Amino acid sequence: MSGFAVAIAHPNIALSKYWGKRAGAGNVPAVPSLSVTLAGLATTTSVTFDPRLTADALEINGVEVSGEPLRRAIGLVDRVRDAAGTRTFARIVSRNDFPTASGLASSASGFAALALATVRAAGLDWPADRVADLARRSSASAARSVFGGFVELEGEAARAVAPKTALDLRVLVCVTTEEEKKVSSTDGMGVTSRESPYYAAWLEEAPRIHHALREALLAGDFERVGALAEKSALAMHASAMAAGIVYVTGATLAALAEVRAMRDAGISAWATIDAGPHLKCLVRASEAAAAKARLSGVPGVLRIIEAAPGDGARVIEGEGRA
Ligand code: 2P0
Repeated sequence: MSGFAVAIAHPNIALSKYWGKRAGAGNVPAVPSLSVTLAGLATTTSVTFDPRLTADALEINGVEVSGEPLRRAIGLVDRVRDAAGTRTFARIVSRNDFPTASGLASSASGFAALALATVRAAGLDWPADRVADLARRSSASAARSVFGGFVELEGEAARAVAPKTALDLRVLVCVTTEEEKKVSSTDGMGVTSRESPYYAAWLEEAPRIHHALREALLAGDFERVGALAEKSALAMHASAMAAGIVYVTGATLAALAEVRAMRDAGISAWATIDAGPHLKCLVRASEAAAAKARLSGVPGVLRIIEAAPGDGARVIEGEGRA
């Protein structure tokens, strides 16, 4: 078999957070999450099935990659090979147009783009929910990047819940370090679920926050979405911290204090924090410039990336199986 396809996907930021996995195989989240897919930042991935290859190969940002990242990519390609009934090896070339240490998960856009490009290069015409299921097995948050706008991941299934126009939202990513994080999300969740005295409380609270946030989003209630997003992030970090997993730094907390000071000053700004020290500020488009100016003055904030809600993963080039 030979086949070729190129897909593009964007990172996403969870408003209600995924933290922890169900027991057993399949990488199924223990709690539902709801994210917004971001425009303006992208991973572009090409997959070529070539009978002349003697092994799978992976290039990321111009560098040939081996070890764990290659193993994870092969895991995904193997599932597609099984479905397509082929043993042909693939060459994967992937490029992010945003820095990997930007605080935006490159695994989400990376595995979403890889899943879609691999499926299409193999000549399979899978619907988006099946592509998302494939992506989730490699990295759960990647299932959400298959769809655009506001996206829910509940159990094994990801689905779009509202279009990108549902909220007039901007996300300001406050980059606080150029270093990669020391504890991966997968490891951080593992330690939290095994060792945190508050993990059980998180499992109870997260679905409540999620469902309330979903309702607020569908009602177009910006304030309530922001408040619940901040609550979700702080509850997630509280459960992780109780197990000794600390992703925030002084700069993260200084930015959080500034977000709260903005609210006191009448700007509708809310904070969310993922498995790293970069605070993300949620703000209305009309107040984004004012919020950006205030956050750039926070000690430890190196630069700010502004992003709006964007589209899901899509094929930009490809002929499928030949
Ligand atoms: C989220 N994060 O909902 C949460 C909040 C980080 C903090 O999804 O183990 O890289 O590969 O399924 O998807 C990051 O976790 O984890 C993540 P795996 P993933 O966005």
